[in-house]
Amino acid sequence: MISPVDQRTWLVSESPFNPFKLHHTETIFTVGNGFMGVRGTFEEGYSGALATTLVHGIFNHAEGDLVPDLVNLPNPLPVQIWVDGELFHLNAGKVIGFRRTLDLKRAVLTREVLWRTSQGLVVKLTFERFASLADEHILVQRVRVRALLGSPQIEIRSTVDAKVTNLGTQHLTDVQTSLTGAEILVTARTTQSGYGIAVCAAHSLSLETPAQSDSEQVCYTFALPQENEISLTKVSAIYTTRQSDQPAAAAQKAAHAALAKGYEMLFAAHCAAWEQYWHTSDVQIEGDEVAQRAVRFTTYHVLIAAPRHDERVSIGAKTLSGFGYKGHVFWDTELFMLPLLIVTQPKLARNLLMYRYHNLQGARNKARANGYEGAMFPWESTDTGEETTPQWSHPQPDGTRIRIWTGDNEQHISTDIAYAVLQYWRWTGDDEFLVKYGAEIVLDTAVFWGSRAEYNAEYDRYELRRQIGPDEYHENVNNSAFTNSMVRWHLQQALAVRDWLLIHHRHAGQALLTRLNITEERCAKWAEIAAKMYIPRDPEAGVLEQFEGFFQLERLDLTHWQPRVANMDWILGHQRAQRTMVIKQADIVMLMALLGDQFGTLEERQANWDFYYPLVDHGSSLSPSTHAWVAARLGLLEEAYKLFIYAANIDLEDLKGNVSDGIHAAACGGVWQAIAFGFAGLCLDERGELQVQPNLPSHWRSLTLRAYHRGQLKTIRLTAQD
Ligand code: IFM
Repeated sequence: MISPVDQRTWLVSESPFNPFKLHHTETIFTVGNGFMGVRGTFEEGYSGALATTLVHGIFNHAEGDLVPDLVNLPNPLPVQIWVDGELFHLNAGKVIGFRRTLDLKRAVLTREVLWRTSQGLVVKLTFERFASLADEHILVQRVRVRALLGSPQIEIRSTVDAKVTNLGTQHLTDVQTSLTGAEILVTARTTQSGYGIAVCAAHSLSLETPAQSDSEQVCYTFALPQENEISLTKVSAIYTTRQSDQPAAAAQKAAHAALAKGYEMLFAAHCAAWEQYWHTSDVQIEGDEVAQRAVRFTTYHVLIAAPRHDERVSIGAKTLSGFGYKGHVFWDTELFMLPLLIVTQPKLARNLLMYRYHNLQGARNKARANGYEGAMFPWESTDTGEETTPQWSHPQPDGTRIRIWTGDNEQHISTDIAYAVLQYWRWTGDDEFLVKYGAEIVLDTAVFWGSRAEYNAEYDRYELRRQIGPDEYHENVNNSAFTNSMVRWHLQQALAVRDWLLIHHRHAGQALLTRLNITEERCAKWAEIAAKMYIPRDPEAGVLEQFEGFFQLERLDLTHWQPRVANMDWILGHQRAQRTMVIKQADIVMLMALLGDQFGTLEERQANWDFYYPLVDHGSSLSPSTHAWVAARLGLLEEAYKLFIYAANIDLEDLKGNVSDGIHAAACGGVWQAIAFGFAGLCLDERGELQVQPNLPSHWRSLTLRAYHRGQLKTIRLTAQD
């Protein structure tokens, strides 16, 4: 039995069914296990539903499309039920009761429906599903039918739907469905990338009734006496040629082996695996059940998206829960999702960093193509590591296309990745990772910046022109204070890493420096660039200028537009927004979050907050949690809590109105950062020792979290008195 407190803080429910929120609930009820993500669509289907099954790494560039998509795989979910000849559907007969619940602790989605047929028969239908964390290739479903009134004839039909697309784009070819007994096997190939895909569904019914299969469906027909219940277990295995040369055989073998274990055993293994993850990743808040449930929800979504066994894939901005941003990977992963994993699941964090290591060649190709040296990571990345940001938007209503500049000029991502590598290293003390992989990322991206920085002889300073900082409303600006400051920091760190390598791992370090052509002259140049990097600022007020010329832009009072859901960029128009001081997301405030005390004195941080906070419209979901973190550090607890709870509810309450595209994964990771780095003040001091400086919201009685520090798991419990 689940306790009332657990019910309120571990369960996310929908009752009754709200068809107007169909796509919202599909996204938030996604189940996954770091390999696959399956949206919360109904087994029986629903008009307009976006049935989506995504697996990390399976990208395909369809003809005529601008960039690759993460491919929607054949849908393993469909199960249809006829009750005395009437097909169960939420729009047919009478739905007397409906409750759908995502149990975050056990990562299982359950739906209970009381349904009356037009003939007056009543059945209780219970649908359960989970993506096994014990065996990542396996999706388990159970469908139970109980006759409550009458003794109907029941027919169940199960299939794997191969007629799937990505919102109309066809990525699959050579699609074949074959049935053998109670097994359905669908195989396919992606049209351009050539990945082989196999989905195999195996079934077992709790009655001794033989399956009667037709060309696409496994069918069972039987009489169900009143008060009796039957259950169908459907186990689907997904394999691709990324895991096996023979994905069909692998999927068949896995599906049957799992089915043989039975639902209860599969579920027990799944729950045991989840228990281990929650043991370290769960944050406990006493005194605020709303925040408690929300942070479990956001943590769940990061955990179900994080790859466990494949270090050549990473988490897209919308996880595996929707088609938004085509599954592409952004800085969202390294600066928003990764910290939660570095501190609570370091192995998963390492995996994600390895994705960048394996894709260094793509980053080197991008640098070369742009006339630079070293490694310049793509703003949007897929399976190849090449830049995959579209250069143009889809046609607007007037037929024109808008140029998208982020792939060209949002270059800070190279430093964000280096920052993440060093954070991982500082928290874990994983020297082996740094020596073998991380240092190469930090150093070769520094080589890129060394070749990218421009010397301005007139002022004897280094500059970075045509940049896009985190605030994407202002494109192609000169001397973004965020970018220039982070690059200065990056070059200093690269020099420190070089020294560390030469002291502690001389042989391997020297070999790496030689391979990357990091000479004494190059290092001297890095030191000079760092020393002379231009960071625009108002010398009197101590406020950084977001970029050169920002202080001359028109200042708008955003309170005039309250209440508001739409972005100011949309309200003002993109061109006009560029001429104003309206900021999309934390930019200087992001810098304050990343650099902490190194940003400046408390007075300087407060002055920058006071200047920039009123200018931000939080047009990006990445923004509120970062502001919450910084506000908490500044002791602005009321504001911090308001921003935090907004960030925590972005997806649960669809506050941005676009959850249909998928989970805002960066916001999810950001919520953990706001708690851990903001309210708890968890940090490492200059010696790398763990510190806490709590600033808890006044109504929180206590906050408990766990953190790995250099391989040791620590439990940190803070109370209102701390
Ligand atoms: O990476 C973000 C960016 O900072 C703001 N626009 C959306 C991207 C993907 O989430």
